[in-house]
Amino acid sequence: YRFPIDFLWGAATAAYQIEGAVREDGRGETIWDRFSAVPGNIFGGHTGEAACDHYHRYREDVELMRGMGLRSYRFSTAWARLLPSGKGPANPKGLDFYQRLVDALLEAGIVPMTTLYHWDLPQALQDQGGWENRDTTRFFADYASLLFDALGDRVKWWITHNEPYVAAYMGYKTGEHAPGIRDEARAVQVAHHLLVSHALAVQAFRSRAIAGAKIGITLNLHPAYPATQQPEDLQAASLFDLYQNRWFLDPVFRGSYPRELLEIFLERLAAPRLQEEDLPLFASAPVDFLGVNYYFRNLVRRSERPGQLFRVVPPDYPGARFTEMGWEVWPEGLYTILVRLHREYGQPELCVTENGAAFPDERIRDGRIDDEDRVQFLREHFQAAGRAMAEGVRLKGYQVWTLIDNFEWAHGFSKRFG
Ligand code: IFM
Repeated sequence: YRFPIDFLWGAATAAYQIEGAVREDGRGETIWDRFSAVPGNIFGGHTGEAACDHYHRYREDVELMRGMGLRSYRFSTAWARLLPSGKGPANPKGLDFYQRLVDALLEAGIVPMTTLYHWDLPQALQDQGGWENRDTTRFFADYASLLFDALGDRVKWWITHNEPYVAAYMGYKTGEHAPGIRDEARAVQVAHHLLVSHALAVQAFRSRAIAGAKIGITLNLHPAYPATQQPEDLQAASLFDLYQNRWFLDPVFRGSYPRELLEIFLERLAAPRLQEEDLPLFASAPVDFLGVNYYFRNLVRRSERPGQLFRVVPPDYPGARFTEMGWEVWPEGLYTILVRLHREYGQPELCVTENGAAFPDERIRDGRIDDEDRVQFLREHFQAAGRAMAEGVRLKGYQVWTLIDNFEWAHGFSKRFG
C-alpha cells in the first residue's frame, strides 16, 4: 500500500508532558502540578516543572520537526496557561505563546492539530469539584471557544479531549493519575461529564462555522480478545469492549450509551447521573473525524471476584513481544480497530493521533541510539494502517507518540517514547 502524498504524517505531544515553565507568565496551577508534588505519586519524585522546556525552546523543537519532514504536529493547549483559574479573563501571555507556536509551525509547513484537554485541569476548578461538577462542562466550552476565536483562522484540526477513558478511570478509579481518587462511581460520573463537555465544545465550534476547520475527539481504543473460547470468557471480552471502547464511541457516534453497560452501572454504582438533555446533546454534536490512539490489545477472561466484570490477563504465548511499558506489541490490533470503526460507525474520517513505543534506548553507537525495536514497531503498525486503508478506511494522518522523550505521567521520565 502506498500512502497518499497529502497524508498527515506527524508526531504528538501534550502540554504538561513537555512545556515546563509551570509558574511562568501567569500560568495557573493544574491538577498535575499538585499531584506530582505529592511524594510517592510519581516515579523518582519527577514532575513536569521543567519537562522538555518546550515553552522556551519551541522554536528548536519546530526545527527538529522540520528536519524530520513532519507534515503535522499534534499538541495540547494548557487550559491554566490561557485561563489561570479555569474561567474568567484570558491570560494574554498564554494566548501569545500558542499564537507563536502555531505561526512557527505554519512557517515550517507543518499542519497544527490542537487538543484542548490532555488531562491538566486548572486546580482552581478541581477545588470546586473538578469534572464531577457539571459547571466544569460549561467552563470547558468557554475555554474551547476562546481558542476557536484566537486560533481558528490558522488551526484547522481540533480535538476536544484526549483519552477521556484514561482521564476518568486512572484519575478517579485506580488513582494512578491526578487527582488520585479511587472510586469507580465517581469515575463513571467524570467520564459522563467529559463527554458532555465534548458535545458542548462541538456545539460552540459549529456555531462559529470556521472555514475549512474540523473537530473531533481522541479515544484510546483497545481491541478485546477472549483469552479462551469458553462462553464466560467470550462474554467477559464483550463486557470489556463495552467498558473500554463502546462507552465512549457510542455517545460520540450514536448519541447513546450501550444499554447493557448503562444498566450495570446504574444498578451497581448508581452512576452516571444523566440529565434529560444529555443524550439529545450527544446526538446533536456529530464529529468530523475521530482520533484513534492505539497501543495494545487486551486479552480478557471472566473474573471470579464478585462485582468485577472481567479480568485482563497477560499474554503468555511463545514469542510474545513487549515494550518497556510491558505492553504487548500487536500491530494487527490497529488494523482491527480501524476496520471496525469504518464498518460499524458509518465510515468516519479517522486519524491515528497516537501510536508508539517506549524502549530502553540503551544501545548507543557513535553517539546514536540504535532503536531498531522502535523502527520495527512503527513499520509494522504503519503496514497495519496501510492495509486498513487499502480496504477503504478513511485514514487521513498518523501522529507518532511522541516527538521527544517526555514526562510519562506516573512513570516520570523513566519511559522513553521519543
Ligand atoms: O504519554 C501518553 C499520552 O499522554 C496519552 N496516550 C498514551 C501515551 C503513552 O502512555
